[in-house]
Amino acid sequence: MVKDELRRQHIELPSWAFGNSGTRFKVFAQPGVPRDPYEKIADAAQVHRYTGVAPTVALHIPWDRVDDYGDLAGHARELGVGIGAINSNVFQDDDYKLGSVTHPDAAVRRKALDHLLECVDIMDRTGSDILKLWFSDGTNYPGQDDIRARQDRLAEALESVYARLGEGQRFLLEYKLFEPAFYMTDLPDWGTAYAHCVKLGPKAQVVVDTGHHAPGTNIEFIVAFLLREGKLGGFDFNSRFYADDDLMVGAADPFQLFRIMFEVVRGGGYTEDVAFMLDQCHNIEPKIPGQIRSVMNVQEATAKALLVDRDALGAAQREGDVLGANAVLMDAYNTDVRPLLAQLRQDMGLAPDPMAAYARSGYFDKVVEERVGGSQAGWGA
Ligand code: LRH
Ligand code: MN
Repeated sequence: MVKDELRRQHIELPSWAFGNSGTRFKVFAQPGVPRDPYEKIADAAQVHRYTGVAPTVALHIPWDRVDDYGDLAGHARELGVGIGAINSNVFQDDDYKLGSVTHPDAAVRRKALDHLLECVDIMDRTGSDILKLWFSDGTNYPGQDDIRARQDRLAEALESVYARLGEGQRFLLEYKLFEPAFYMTDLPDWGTAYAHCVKLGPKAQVVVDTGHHAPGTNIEFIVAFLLREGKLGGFDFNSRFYADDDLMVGAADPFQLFRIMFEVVRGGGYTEDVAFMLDQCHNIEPKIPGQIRSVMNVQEATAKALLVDRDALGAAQREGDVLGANAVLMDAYNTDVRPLLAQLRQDMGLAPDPMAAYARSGYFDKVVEERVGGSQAGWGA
């Protein structure tokens, strides 16, 4: 039953989406923004409260560094959510100008590796099973550094992290075409990430950030391929019109999100083994409603993907009925699934319209009043 499938959906929220964010031009502060990881988790719990399918929050270190991670996990539990993936950060320290784990200087590589290993220690304390690794490493000019040597350094660091992983833990390797490096990125595409993960073993998988590809890339092909290889570990969902815009998932291209979700369903990836994480920045729009809308966009794309008549599609494909096959997919995509999802929420004891329910709650006015003093959370750059 499609509704039963949708009821068990698990979308993980990024703690950093609740803090201030922006571009190099400007970071616009917003009223009521959290000041620490405890308040970020409280805001994330609001999204789960009204959608019912966002039960975990990913942390980013050091942005979410606390003295007692066990206490933070307890705080999350009290609010009905859990702590999900731990994200490393080797992209904001002055020492990492020429790279982190790929840096020419062994001492800098050691420093970066120590941070990655610290993130695994934090996983032990939060009970997280996913370490998400993104490296901003790259160069800006041809000749700046040796492409081959940097791959050797990257592989060496990944081996050390892999060896440190405990029972039930895995790391997801994130690739990105460019930015902040503008000539060569050491992990630029899915193929490079996949090759490193295959060499390492089953605890190393690839995460597909939907904003990290060259324009025109067929992302659902990458998803189908990685699923076939058992190497799709998860998604960083967002959307973009141009580059890594980190806009709300499904906002820029809902049809692409549907095509991706269809390959997930078709490839047997609609399971707990594939982490559905959001990775977004609400630079100008209110953050909690932005996350609620994003979760709803993923639910809608998933519902449409689950509604595809697979038998009819298979028959048309076998018969070479090009238009027939395309029509089967378009029929599902053009289905208005909002009534189905509203009904599902009511079945789950929730309000049919999460956005309206949150707006009625008065939570925003409450936190704007309470969160006086201290400094608002952000990317700390
Ligand atoms: C890099 C990235 C990565 C995170 C950061 C917040 O662009 O997608 O996943 O660490 O955004
Ligand atoms: Mn990402």
